[in-house]
Amino acid sequence: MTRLTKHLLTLSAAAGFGLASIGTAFSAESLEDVMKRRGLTEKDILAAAKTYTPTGGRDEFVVFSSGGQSGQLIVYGIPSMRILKYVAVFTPEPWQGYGFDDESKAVLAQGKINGTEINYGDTHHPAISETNGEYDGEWLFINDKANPRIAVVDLKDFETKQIVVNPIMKSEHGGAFVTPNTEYVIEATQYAGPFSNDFVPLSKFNDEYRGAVTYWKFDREAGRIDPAQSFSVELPPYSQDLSDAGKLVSDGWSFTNSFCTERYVGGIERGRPPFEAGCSQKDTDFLHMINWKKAAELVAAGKATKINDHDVIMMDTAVAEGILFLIPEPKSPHGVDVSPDGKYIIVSGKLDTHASVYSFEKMKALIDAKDFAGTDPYGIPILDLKKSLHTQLQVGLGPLHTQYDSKPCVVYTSIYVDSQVTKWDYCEGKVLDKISVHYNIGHLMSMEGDSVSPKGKYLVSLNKLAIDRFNPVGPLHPQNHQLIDISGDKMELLYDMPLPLGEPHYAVAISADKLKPKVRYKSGWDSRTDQRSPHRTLPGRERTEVVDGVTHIYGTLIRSHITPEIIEVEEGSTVSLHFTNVERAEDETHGFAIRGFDINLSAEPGKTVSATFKAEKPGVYPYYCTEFCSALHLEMQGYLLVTPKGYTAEGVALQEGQTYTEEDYTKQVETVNATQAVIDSVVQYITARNFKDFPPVVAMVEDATDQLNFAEEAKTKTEEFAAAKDWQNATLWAQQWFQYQVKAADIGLRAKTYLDQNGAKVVNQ
Ligand code: K7E
Ligand code: CUA
Repeated sequence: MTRLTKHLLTLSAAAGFGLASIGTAFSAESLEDVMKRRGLTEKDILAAAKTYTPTGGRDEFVVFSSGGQSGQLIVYGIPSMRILKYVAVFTPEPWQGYGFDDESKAVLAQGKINGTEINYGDTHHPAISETNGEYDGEWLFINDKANPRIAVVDLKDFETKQIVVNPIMKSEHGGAFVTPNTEYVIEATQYAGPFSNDFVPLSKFNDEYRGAVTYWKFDREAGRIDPAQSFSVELPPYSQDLSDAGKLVSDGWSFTNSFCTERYVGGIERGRPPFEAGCSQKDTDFLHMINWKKAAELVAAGKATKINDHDVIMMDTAVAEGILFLIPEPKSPHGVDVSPDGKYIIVSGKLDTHASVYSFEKMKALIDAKDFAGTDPYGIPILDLKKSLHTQLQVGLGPLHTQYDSKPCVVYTSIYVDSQVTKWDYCEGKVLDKISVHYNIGHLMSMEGDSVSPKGKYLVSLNKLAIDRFNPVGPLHPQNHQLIDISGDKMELLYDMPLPLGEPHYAVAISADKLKPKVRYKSGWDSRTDQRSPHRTLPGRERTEVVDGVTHIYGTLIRSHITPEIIEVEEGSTVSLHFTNVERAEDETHGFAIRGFDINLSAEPGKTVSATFKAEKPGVYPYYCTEFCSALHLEMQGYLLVTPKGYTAEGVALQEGQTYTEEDYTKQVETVNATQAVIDSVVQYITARNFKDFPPVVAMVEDATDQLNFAEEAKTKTEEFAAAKDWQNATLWAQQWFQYQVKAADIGLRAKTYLDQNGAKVVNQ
């Protein structure tokens, strides 16, 4: 009996009779002892109880945080603050094979700028798709501030599907923000530039440098942005900043602020005061108010100008058609946040202590009455600040962003300089509470806080500095996301989470039950185009085809072998590998790594992935599966042999290190029979219970059945070779038969444990 079989037998015994004896080894220490030993207060214990999530437990909310200059997305749960995933967006990421397989390289290639590959992004603001102003959990958009781009992430598989490059901007910041039915994804310029890709001297800044807001049309059916249906509105070179879409009463409008209406162009090295001086001279900048619904109609009516093959509504058209207005906003504003009912817009000035609450109703009335305080140098009408305001309130030094609570009129504003969050009432205009955070908070985020119905409960403070909060790890510190309980009158700090992946600017949190990601792809799926891959392969149909001088290898991956295991090509060949993971089991991903070609693939169940490369140098290149997918994972291996030009094989037979006899064969068959007994008992155990009431167990049973079918095939081959007295092949196939049994038994025992732990009932004996 092999060691593995013994192990299986012990396991099955433990699963059957031994469960009661384990798990009772509770620590002899009492809660009080632990509190004393670790110096914890009662408040700490309460915070722990509010966040601790026992094994197998799930979170109530799922957060999508920007990964800043990592160009990725960070996914974590609330209240546990456990990181669930990094989603590769603008940056190659080998674990997901992103940027290492042909399919995802094609997505990254959409993001080239002037033909140059851009292999990172500065992600700032994620936005979840909305239906009637509610997060619907289907899509996610995120911007790249450095290389004006927007990416589309599918929340069915948490993969990036599309990258679009802004056709006119040279820098951006105020994206991604969606309109209430995800008609458009909003992106606004940051640093002004010429719309053309040509050189334009800074002396022409006022006349030829421009800002803009782009409205990217989202085609929900296709699940992609449609650049041909997208358009922009030209804006003055005011260094536009964040944006937000109106909702309900203000639906159809969008709001974008700005921080350098001084139109300063810098030049510290030329003896001029730096940007920071030139851009903060005036007491107010401008909030831009754009009627995007009307703008879309103007585009449809042919009133846009084509720039770089993209529809742009020029400022004079926007002014003449009454879709663009400015309202002063105090001083160096940053955040602009529309209230859940769409009636108010809250703006904070970084160099001011106030938050300003604008009334959409008042602004709209001024526009309707054509009651303007003047026009800017570009002829855009300006609304009077005082007449547009609902109220202003002192909230602290350096207010940045505001988030809405589920309780009416209650908001939270991040106070950068004071390192605080201020809770206040924007209807009455009064401060309700303050809490210190660590340190220098940027954005903050409440649960579904950008939707028409925020869920309250928790707030996350996205701090810019961690300083002394964690064990030191060198001069570059992790970021600190702090979880705050906002369910009561007083805010309570619950948890510090270090985030070691770039500076996350903003995050969005959605109720976990709105997310319905899949566990596997349809068989042979190209996950990046969301279609069946032309390169998919079924088990048994693995093959090599040479087309137009390219050697295509159509292979499969399944526990625990890669087919083919030997690939032989001549030096100088172009090779295109196509692997389909033919598993149906949950969480049975296989990887593919090979020496020396910068190739690393990830094939989740059902997925087909490809890698094309030139085999330049003769040599031996081992490849293997990178995911520990089964007990025989290390054996999931193979060789790419690149033969020298004109090489002919010396002999046909492959060498084997071991010869097997009839005795070896008989021993192997004994092992197989013993294992079958284990399998039979597990099968009996499961089928005697109501396992069909447990979908995960049904999936496991399906998977085990697959493995047993493979075992059956191997058995047939074993017996054929045994009948022919070919003990070499008979023994090896008997071993393969056993391998499939082991996989089936492994799954069976997992299913049995699941049934035991989830209160399955005996239904037939
Ligand atoms: Cu850093 Cu929204 Cu880009 Cu504020 S942003 S902090
Ligand atoms: Cu597949 Cu390891």
